[in-house]
Amino acid sequence: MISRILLIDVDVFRNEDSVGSVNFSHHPIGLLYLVSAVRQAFPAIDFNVFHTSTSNEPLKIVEALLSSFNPDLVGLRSLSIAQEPFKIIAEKLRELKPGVPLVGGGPYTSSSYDDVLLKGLVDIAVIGEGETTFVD
Ligand code: B12
Repeated sequence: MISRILLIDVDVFRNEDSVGSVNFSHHPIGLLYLVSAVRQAFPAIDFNVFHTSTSNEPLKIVEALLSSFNPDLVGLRSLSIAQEPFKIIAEKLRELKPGVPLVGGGPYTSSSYDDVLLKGLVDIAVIGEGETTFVD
């Protein structure tokens, strides 16, 4: 049974000098829509939402959340420009919580679902809007 879900919005890490600076980032509204949809169907499930651009050390925060919040399912969202940090975080989750299922969603997973699945970065790829599929 799933009782704690961690959702991570993965943006380009702050210390990376790349296109799509974190200065142009956003509130994690897509993930909050998922929280709202799941809560209607399963009100007892607890959520934690982390946006990597709120920290200079996102991997440390992920590590801390895995031990303090102890999720039994993790969802990852990113744009394609953040596919490298997406990979780094997915690999960290696999290393620290090998039994916890990973679900990918958002623009990167939606446009490159074959890539994220073949690389084994996630167990399930949700394409496009996630409210119905994620609840399922
Ligand atoms: C608002 C917006 C912005 C904002 C916010 C950016 C952001 N990171 O979201 C600003 C203006 C900052 C921006 C900038 C950029 N953007 Co922009 N932007 C959009 C826009 C118009 C809407 C995004 C949005 O908020 N949608 C509403 C929310 C509710 O939807 P959502 O987050 O996608 O979430 C839903 C699903 O994706 C899914 N889902 C999401 N996450 C997860 C996770 C799980 C586990 C599951 C199951 C499901 C799931 O369920 C959610 C609810 O239905 C989209 C186009 C579009 N129509 O989607 C382009 C879009 C996301 N942007 C795009 C691009 C390329 C950029 C830039 C790289 C442009 C540039 N060269 O600088 C930068 C990147 C900045 C950054 N660091 O993120 C592309 C991304 C393509 C890709 N494959 O990655 C898009 C898709 C436009 C396009 N068609 O090309 N953008």
